[in-house]
Amino acid sequence: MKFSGLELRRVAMPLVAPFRTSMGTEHERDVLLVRAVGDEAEGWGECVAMSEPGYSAEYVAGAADVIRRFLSPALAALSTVDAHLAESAFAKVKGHPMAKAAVQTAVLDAQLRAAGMSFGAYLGAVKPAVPAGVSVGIMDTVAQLLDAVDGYLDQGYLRIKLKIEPGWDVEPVRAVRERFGDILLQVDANCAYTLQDARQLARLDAFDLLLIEQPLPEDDIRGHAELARRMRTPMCLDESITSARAAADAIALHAAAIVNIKPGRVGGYLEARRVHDVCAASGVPVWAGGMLETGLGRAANVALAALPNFTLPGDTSASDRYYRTDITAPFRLEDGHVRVPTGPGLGVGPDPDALAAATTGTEWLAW
Ligand code: OSB
Ligand code: MG
Repeated sequence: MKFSGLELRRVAMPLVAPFRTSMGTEHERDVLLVRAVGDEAEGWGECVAMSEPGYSAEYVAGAADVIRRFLSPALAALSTVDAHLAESAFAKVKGHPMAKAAVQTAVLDAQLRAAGMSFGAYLGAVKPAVPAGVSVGIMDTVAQLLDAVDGYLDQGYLRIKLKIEPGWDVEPVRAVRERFGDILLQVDANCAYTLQDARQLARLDAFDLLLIEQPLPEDDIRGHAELARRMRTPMCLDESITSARAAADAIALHAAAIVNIKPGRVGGYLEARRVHDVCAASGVPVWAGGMLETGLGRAANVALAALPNFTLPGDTSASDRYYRTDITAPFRLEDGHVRVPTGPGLGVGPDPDALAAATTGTEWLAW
């Protein structure tokens, strides 16, 4: 398709409750949206970079800058653009997977809308709805945590993920396990530990967790392999899995028994599908991570989560877990599941009024 350019749009999305992790506390999501304007259709991509480089090196203003200076010009130089052509045009730019993913997704959405095909159909979805888990932040007290978990279980969430950090691990996990019994439970440390903490982390083995997610730094593959030998809880990687090759390496080195897939972290949905395929070929289950997306990013994640090797519930929660007013029609929890959109492209679009109300700035990048 021929495109006339990209619109960058910054959107401020207050969270329904602060989300605290070992990386800091999020009160409001500062979202960068990309709108690709083609002659047959237009499409949307959501950049999952956070305002600060706490999860990975990327941050919202940096992602906007990379798109403006390098990614948009790389596509403007092509005579025709689709998601695969965009991916190869971006290969000469090192890093910045979240910026690349946002643009590639906007192009793919336009391409699929023009073709009348949904993200789910394109990626290979095999189910109409996906099981939903919820990621629960660090709280001031265990009592507050138990209240929050109780509320989510009441709503029907099928799996609870607790954020942990040194000083907030065994005690909250024990309390949740004792209070709620045999629920699906897992933890996420966002790189907050070192191998020195192996003995403390092994105490989590007593609670039959589905997995422990990314306890050690992103580049510490050998450390995760060593830690996996020192505890029984299955090792899952998030931050470390930056590509399908990284997934293959982590699996070969026994650093990951389970993989969290986030398209933004690996440069887009094309690479995310390759991560899925590499893991499937190795018998390693995957699940869909989240980055507190709006309905636009959520739509694509839910479609991806319907692929066959996504055998664990994802962080694909309903819209109201994050936002009072989303910029799309809200994703709702139905019997613990979120429905995969079936319309062309993402299958959802921004509500013009909600989008306008949340927008803090726009910029047109003409090709
Ligand atoms: O590590 O999975 C993570 C949110 C922001 C950055 C990193 C992570 C998260 C979450 C929330 O855990 C997942 C979600 O519900 O979107
Ligand atoms: Mg994580």
